[in-house]
Amino acid sequence: MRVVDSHTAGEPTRTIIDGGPDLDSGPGTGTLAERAARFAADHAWVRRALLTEPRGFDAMVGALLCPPDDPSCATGVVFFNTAGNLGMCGHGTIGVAATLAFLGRIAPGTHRFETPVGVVTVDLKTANTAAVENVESYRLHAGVTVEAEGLGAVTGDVAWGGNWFFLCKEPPVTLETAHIPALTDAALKVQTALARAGITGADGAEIDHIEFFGPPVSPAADSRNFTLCPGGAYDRSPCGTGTSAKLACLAADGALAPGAAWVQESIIGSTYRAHYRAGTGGGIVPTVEGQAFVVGETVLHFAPDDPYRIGIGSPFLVGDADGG
Ligand code: PYC
Repeated sequence: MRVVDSHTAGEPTRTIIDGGPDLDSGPGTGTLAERAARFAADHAWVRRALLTEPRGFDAMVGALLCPPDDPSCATGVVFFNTAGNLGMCGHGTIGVAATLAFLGRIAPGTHRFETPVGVVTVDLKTANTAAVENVESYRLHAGVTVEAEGLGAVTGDVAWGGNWFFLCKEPPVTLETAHIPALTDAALKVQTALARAGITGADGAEIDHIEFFGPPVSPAADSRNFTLCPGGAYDRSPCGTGTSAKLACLAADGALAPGAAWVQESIIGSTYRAHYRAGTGGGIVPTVEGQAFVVGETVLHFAPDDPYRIGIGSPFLVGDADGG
């Protein structure tokens, strides 16, 4: 399998260029959302083999390029991490844009990418800088309080930014890299508390991203965040879909006007610049701009007799129907 690796504001994306599973022909071919569901159900070994050790690590996000349903789109893309598919992925979209530019497949200008949760528009400004107009984002619930083990009452908003987020204005400890283990532990406890309390996104969707916000370190930023992603890794970037969810909450609170700039800083100090316009469904349409750089081109090998060919800790056994 041939992959190109990039990072966006520190967060890695591994884009499959050749040799990925073919979701686009044969029985069951359907919409991109249907094909993404089939990728999760029938090709879980690909996710494990690409993203877990020894080839990857837990923060990696994969991108499988697919033919789009909508012919106006430059590509379809299914994002996934070690735990499963992501609906949208902001850093991943910027990473895929930089990767396609690196490969000479797109040039600076405007391109539409189709994701399982909707079409996003990518304004590729340079080979490494892209502004992504995301899917319509909205706050579902404001000021939800849960009792989290060891933390007590934790209050946050439930919002959609292409994935489901619980956004807490008060971090359990200060947002600095030395506190990443404590922030990870706290976010997992909040996620458990949400599940125990039956608090979900729309239609019972699991809230699988937890964000803590606090004051920025850089005077040029408006806020710093820590985002825990499904699978338990933290986002090195300010999280594109999480920044979208944050803008939806700010807009709902009347705390940020349409078109006004918001600079979101990540736990490692990287930044996205964002703004929004009003959506047509009662939410907002956020635009998130950041930088991505290609860091490698790799051909991955899967030797039949390698006991770890589908990743260390994989639930699949070599030789299983789903084991590659
Ligand atoms: O940038 O949207 C994002 C994202 C989601 C998970 C990791 N990054």
